[in-house]
Amino acid sequence: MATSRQKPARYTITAALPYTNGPIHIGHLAGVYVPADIYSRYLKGIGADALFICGSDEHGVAISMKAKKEGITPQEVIDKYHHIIQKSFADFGIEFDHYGRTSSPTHHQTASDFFKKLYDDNAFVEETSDQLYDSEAQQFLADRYVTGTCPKCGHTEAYGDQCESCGTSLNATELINPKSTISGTTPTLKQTKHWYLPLDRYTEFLQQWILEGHKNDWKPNVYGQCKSWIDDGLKPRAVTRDLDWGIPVPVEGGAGKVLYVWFDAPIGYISATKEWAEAHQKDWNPYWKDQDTQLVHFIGKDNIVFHCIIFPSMLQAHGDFILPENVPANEFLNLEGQKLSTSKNWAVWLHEYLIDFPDQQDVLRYTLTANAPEAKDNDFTWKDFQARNNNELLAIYGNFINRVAVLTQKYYEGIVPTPGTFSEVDLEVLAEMRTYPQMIGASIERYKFKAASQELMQLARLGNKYLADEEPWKSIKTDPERTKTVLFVALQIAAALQVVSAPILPHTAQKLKTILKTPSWGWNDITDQPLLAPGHQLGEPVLLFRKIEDEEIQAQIDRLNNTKKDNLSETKKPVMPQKPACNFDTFSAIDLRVGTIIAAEKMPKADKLLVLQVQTGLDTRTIVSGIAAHFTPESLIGKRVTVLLNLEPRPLRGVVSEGMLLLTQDEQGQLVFVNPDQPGVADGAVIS
Ligand code: B3M
Ligand code: ZN
Repeated sequence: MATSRQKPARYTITAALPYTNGPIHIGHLAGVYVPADIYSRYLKGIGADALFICGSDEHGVAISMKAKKEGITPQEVIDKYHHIIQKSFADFGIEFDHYGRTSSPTHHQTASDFFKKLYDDNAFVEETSDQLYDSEAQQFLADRYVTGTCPKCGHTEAYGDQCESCGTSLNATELINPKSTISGTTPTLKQTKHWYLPLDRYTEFLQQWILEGHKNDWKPNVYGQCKSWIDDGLKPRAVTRDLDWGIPVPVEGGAGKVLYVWFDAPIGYISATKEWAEAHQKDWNPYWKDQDTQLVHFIGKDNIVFHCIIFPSMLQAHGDFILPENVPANEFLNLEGQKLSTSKNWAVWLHEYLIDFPDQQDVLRYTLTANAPEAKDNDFTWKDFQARNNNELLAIYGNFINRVAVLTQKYYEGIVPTPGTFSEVDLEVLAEMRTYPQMIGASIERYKFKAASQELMQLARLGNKYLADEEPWKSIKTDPERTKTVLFVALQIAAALQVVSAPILPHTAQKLKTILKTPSWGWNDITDQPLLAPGHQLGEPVLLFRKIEDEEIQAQIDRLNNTKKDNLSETKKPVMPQKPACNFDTFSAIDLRVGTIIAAEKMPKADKLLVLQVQTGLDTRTIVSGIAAHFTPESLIGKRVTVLLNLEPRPLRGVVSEGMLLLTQDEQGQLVFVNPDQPGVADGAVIS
């Protein structure tokens, strides 16, 4: 395994294969594709051998369900969305080296061979057992064909293979109150045979590889999820299904069965690498087999279990392949305060964005990076998008480049002037400028894309401040030699911006190349020597950014508001009727206070419970609350809450809970605190 200490010989970078059951939205971009693309472009920019792989995930129940809904065949569904997705990625500038499809013959062969090898090596356990069956639809129910309550976190719409709320991977029979999503009926049980990957056999390997080996370099959210699954005990997972859409099970007894989509999809990364190699007369093997290759999977947080536990166990069972060096999964991006939802059309769709904002790819890239859900869920708002453009890209970056280009044209007919003697300020600014490539590179290498985007803007700020302080438009009248030096220095900053913008703002970097008429520099070109030599003729002026007007933003907000109205009229939940009257004495017996959570931790071996320490103004007391599926312990520290103080203490899993926190649900069913979160409200304040 390549360690981060030694430079790898090459990188294999993968981005999660999107299901071809719908187009791409900003959540996908922020979580996976923009960071992966930045990483890949940066590595190429420093001259590394980096291969960036992706493709369409075309099997599984998600596709069959979409086909049924649209009244077309699964093949038609995948053809339709594969092309929409591939085109929108290309138009947006996500530059994969290869974008494959899991319906391709190469992939079918590769996945089939993989399964066969594990089968031949006795890596599977074959078992006939009772599985959920829809007798009305005459079909076994797996994955998205069945929903029910998650046995771990209580989420009521967990799928047969995974709960998307807590991320746990499930066997369909573990669901509480299962319901068929085909007919809505309660499933019966019917016997069928499947092949299972006995994950329990890999516990020790996973403990060593992840829990010991990657404690310090994997993101805490990724490491934490892995640890909790491994600690909870891993169970065998079925890797075949009784379905008709997928890769046929290639062994005896497999007739009528297909590979589980999450068995074949990650192998898609390998198949796509093979296809790339074939198209470019390269050898694919080193990218998946050499120990000095660094494999990095970019994924969303709901895919962690598959990329960190199941796929690595498959790779380990197979024996020929390297393991991922890192899996920098992001949290989720919300939209205007609400969870993104394909079915509720609560999204900003990439192909629509590209129509509404043509040639504005980098504005979205920048907004999504500056506001990336790296450590916690984050919110995309159109107002923030407008502000990022108007106040940062346009007012800082664009303004700086524009001033440098216009002044150089005006004073020197676009020719880089010969500097005179550098002042102390000039030398300081040049020295500071030279620290940026290294700083931005280090952030990107540590998957801190948000920080990298801010450092990039900081370099533009440096240029702007320098011009504002040195005022070359004044010195041109009093000391024209000074103006030459100042513009020479400013031009070097513009050139440095071109280099370091390439990963995050590739379209802008390209335009900057036209403005400065420069070659495609890489990171290593920034040295002590100036990038732009005196006498170099600049190119054509090009507009880098334009102002985004209030009306454009309002149109987007209106569209979302209409979506919201449509959804509400379709799905308006009945409001709870009023309870029977209670007299005043009964109410006054209740002691409600304002408090502050000062400590929070998970209750061991209880997935729903958090043990909280709450400062109530009277004391600090322990309250056990069943909110673990909705809040991480860290997010609660410092939170102001309403406490029911005089609820009789009661033991929960051996911990005495001395009160209760008041919560309600938002429109999405997410728990939220009833919280008088206002300055000046003291702990202990009575709620009456
Ligand atoms: N298609 C899930 C998703 O789009 C799945 C990723 C596969 S990566 C191998 O979220
Ligand atoms: Zn769950």
